[in-house]
Amino acid sequence: MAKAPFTAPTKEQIEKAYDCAKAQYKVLGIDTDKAIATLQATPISLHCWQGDDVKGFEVHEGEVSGGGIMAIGNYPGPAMNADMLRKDAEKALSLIPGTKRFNLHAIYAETDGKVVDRDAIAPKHFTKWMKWSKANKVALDFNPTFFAHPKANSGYTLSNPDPEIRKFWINHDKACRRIAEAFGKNQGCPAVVNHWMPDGAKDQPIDRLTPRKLMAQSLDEIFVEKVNPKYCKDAVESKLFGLGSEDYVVGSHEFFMGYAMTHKDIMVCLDMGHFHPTENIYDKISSILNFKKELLLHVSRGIRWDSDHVVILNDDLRCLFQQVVRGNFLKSVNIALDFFDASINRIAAWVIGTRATQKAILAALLEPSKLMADYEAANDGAVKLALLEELKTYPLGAVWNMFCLSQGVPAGAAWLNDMIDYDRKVIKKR
Ligand code: RNT
Ligand code: ZN
Repeated sequence: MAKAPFTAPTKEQIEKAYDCAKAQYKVLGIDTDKAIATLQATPISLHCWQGDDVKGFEVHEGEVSGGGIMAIGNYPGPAMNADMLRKDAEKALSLIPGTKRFNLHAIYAETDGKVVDRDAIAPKHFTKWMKWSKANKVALDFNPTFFAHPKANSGYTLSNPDPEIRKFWINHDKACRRIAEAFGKNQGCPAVVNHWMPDGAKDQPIDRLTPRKLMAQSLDEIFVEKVNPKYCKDAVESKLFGLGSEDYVVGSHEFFMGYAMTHKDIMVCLDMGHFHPTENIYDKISSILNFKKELLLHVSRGIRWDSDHVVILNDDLRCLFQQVVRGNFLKSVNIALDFFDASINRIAAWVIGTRATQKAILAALLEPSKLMADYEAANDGAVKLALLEELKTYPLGAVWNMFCLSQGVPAGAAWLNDMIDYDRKVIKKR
């Protein structure tokens, strides 16, 4: 195919369009320069696992099964080792404006071809990642990996009835928090550790209580080990159902909400794809942040039974960040992405999802929320509704392009030229 035809708008075009947009928003009392500065300072954590379909680079002993999640598709060229993953991530990062973080899972440890079981991983297995983090100025986040391991094959990890298996996973999680602490020291800000485990059952377990008691007990045992909060923050992630856990998930929303509410330093992680298929998470923000200082978001997109489609700028995403911005919660919310699509170019998936997330944040920052709230309070609901509708066709794209220009990344669709070039020269040649 000929060179991709996605010519970038010129600097002059972007500036001209921006000046018009700026004036239009100003009428509503909105400062577009300030919105851009706020967006620039809002970190988004990109998930490493989009780059290799959540496989990781662990050297295995024994049979493993997926464990509740699965990337579907066979687009060529997933990253096959950590160097490749880092190169791919660098490509994606170069096409995304703003402040980026990078989110690793325990299975992305580098052990020099040696088998190192999950309870024995240590900061030294992440030395290259920490170097990369510094060189690329992206802080790291972390996740224990409770799936794709022989000791997870029964479907139960931290809530396993066998105390030996529980112990193994507890030790794994403790090791992960020490690794996160090392990340935090390396980067001078906390690494967020998200604890998600697939524990659950396909069909009607008789006893739904004991696993939950065991889960709470295991978590207490993990968190009793103190890590420096300057370097590590913890979150627990609930789920309604998963592959092989359609009927019962130990870590349900109620369970982890209860756990986080009774443990001061533990955040709730809300994954957009982990609730009833028509349930949104936006209305949960102002409830949870009444009682907690911070929370973690997994920005994702559920479709029917799948919870992990690439994020796009849809109403779910817009409503979510409206709540974050209107509540003045940008600093209380840790934003991480969580989707995996193996059917399209994986680097593009990262870029599409991150840029969509940033556009949703920008759209929320460009809302005259105070003005609308005033009309609402004065019983002028029609004015509020009309403004919400009019804003949908305001020139968000012109402000977005200016943000891209100011950050030195391609505006509009021009990033596709780079992406397609990398696809042909690197990805398809693997
Ligand atoms: C799974 C959870 C979890 C994972 C990652 C890989 O349903 O969403 O966050 O996607 O830990
Ligand atoms: Zn998630």
